[in-house]
Amino acid sequence: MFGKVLVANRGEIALRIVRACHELGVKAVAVYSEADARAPHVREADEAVLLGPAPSSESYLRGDAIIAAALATGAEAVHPGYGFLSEREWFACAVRDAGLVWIGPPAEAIAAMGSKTAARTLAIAAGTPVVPGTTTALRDADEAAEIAERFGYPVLLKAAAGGGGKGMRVVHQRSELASSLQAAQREAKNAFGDDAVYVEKYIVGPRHVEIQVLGDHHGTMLHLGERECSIQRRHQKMIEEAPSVAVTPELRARMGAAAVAAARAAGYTNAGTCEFLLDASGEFYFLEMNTRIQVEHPVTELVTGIDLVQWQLRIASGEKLPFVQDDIAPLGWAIECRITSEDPANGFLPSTGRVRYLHLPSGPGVRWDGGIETGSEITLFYDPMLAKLIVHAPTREQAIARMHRALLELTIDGVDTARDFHLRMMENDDFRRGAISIQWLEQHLDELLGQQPDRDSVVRAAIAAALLADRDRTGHRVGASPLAAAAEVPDESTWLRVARREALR
Ligand code: MV4
Repeated sequence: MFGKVLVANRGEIALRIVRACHELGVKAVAVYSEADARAPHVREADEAVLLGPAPSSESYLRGDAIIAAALATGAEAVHPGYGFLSEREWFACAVRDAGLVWIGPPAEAIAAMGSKTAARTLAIAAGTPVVPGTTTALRDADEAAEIAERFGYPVLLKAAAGGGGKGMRVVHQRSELASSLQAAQREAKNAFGDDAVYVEKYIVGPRHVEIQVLGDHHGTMLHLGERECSIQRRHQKMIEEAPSVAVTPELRARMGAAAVAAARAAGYTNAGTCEFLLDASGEFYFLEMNTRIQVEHPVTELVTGIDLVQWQLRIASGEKLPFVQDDIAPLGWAIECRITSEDPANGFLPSTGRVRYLHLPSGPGVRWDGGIETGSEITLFYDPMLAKLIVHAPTREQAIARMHRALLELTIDGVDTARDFHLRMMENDDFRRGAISIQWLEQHLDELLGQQPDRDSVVRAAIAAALLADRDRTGHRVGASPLAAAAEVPDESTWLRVARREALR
């Protein structure tokens, strides 16, 4: 095992990696921007190196400065986390060229999966099902039309260099093809510097199900089952779970084998994820491979009992995976809610400010992977994801109840967050039945957010809560309360919970 590892990231994932290092007896070196000088990931690490000013381009994206920091501190390996430089082939190469170990897949595998058309070609060769479509750039609208007739409308135009939904256009009929192709090419050129666009049959109303894979340097490649990630908005996932209500053990085995085959074809090692669309008839199609540890990795950790970040370090240091595929089967149910500093009631507008008060949930089956604490300043420099709340329980129903309970325990004061949105989701009938698809959230946002209390009710509830807190402090109990009723607040209101907690603190 390494003696010292540099963690090239910030926030919750940097802290997660520092924790894995410490559990393995490895020293962790943090890097940070001027805005993060007092961040938890810096404090919990054994050493820390300042990279530069707050903007990512001057700090967390400075590959040269990060490698210099690793060499200066005597780190032997670099863990990139997710985002930032984690999927940049040049950075993986530069780390290797500096004589350091890259804790991730080979740079060649990152490159192979970076191009969507190259990834499709690899998957097809490996026998992994892909969405019907082409693997080469379209010449013009006539060629696109010819292909679209073959698969039938609607079709989806996609950027070859893309991913994450940029440069995508749904086309419903021949007459829209030319203008959509132009628009997709322009968007692809702007986003990726490459205007190559190809065509796929458009799959209507599917789920997003992804398979975690883990491969060592001794020829073992395993899958760790699926994650259901359909609850997303504008390609930002909000809730993930493992397993998926739509995946039987038999389907899991087939999707897992397909993911392992694609990963092997790319010469993959370490942790990675194959994204699939799963349609209503149970057909699945490979979309792309994410060549990094993902935000939602904890749900897989909880149902498999396998610490993915620890295994990333172990694999990178040359260890052999001690499991076989038959050892791995999901136990119970895990759900993750992304706690973002966005205001769902306000079009998910990013919210900024100082965290003035933070009360974290705990108790049976609750895990908090966070990067904030009381006093943290939330700015617009970085991703709005502050933390992840993850629960594990024997059944899905119990996991939903547990998440609801944990969300009620959570108080974040000072910035708007997605916490209440998640409470409404845990109460939602469709979600509870598992009747969801990638379009579900965007189609139901209004109805979910329609339950917002108006401003006056909130003010009256706050006043009632303050009075109740005062009464509690002086020895009176808060029970079913006429005050709450007067303020139009249900007795199970969050205000009452907060008031009680404050009063009794
Ligand atoms: C699709 C699709 C439907 N049909 N491909 C979105 C980003 C990129 N990963 C691929 N994406 C999609 N590809 C075909 N042929 C629908 C999506 C898609 C999507 C996929 C996964 C998760 C969320 C999504 C949201 C909108 C569209």
